[in-house]
Amino acid sequence: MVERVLEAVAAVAPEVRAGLPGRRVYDADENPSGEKQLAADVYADQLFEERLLALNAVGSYASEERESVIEADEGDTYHLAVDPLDGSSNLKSNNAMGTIVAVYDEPLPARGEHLVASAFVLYGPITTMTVAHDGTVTEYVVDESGDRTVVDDDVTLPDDPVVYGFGGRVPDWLDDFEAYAREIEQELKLRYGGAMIADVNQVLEYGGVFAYPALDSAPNGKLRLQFEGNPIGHIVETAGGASSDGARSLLDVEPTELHQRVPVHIGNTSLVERLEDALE
Ligand code: AHM
Ligand code: MG
Repeated sequence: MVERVLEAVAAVAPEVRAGLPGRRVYDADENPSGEKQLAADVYADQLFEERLLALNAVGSYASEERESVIEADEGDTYHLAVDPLDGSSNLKSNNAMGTIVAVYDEPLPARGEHLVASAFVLYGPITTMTVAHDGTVTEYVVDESGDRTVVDDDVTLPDDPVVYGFGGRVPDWLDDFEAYAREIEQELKLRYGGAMIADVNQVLEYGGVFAYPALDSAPNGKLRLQFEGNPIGHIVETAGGASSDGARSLLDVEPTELHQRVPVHIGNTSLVERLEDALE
């Protein structure tokens, strides 16, 4: 049944992509996290809401762009948390962006263990979709009609890590995180693009570590647990890597509210363990 949800996400992806030119301007509104919204954020959110809520099995739809959960008239199997355009500030400069869809079997906010499937679409030179479900991660290419072709039926982090990308301004990092970063930059190659999906996808492809850590000015970082931390943690852990809020797997973080933020660190297990040791 979850396949219907994934199919619908793939079907909407080319429409989102086709709607981006002309929607690179800021809207008057802010999202519930107080960030400026682009016309493209609002457009993608409306498309996903309409298509996903229409599915029989979907009981509710929550999005980074809306204050509260929207309930379906019927259906209560799946509860979706969607980041319609992750990294949308990259639209102005025409860099990569993504969509994240977390499929939970509990009403939100829910713990990571309630994820039935997690998926992201990457709007890069090619539109791809990466899905964690039933213990494996699959990567697809999505064509203009929303049909998917498998390109990797067992996405696994490579053993020898190559890249790292850390968000937030360096003077805003906590001292322990900075000390860890100084070690990592001696070992790996910097690749940071400002869209989590694109940065995480490089880690899946080349191995390494991505973080949007706790900051002096924002103790829980920037990324959101229900929409970003949980599904990305699920995908990376299913691909053989690890995730952490600094002390525990992202999937074990207690949810308290829909838009709660969480420090995010994901990547090869050895690198995430070192991070946890550094922050202890
Ligand atoms: P968004 O979902 O509102 O686009 O915000 C999340 C994005 C992430 O994709 C990315 O990791 C982070 O914000 C980048 O932030 P910064 O521009 O501060 O580096
Ligand atoms: Mg996002």
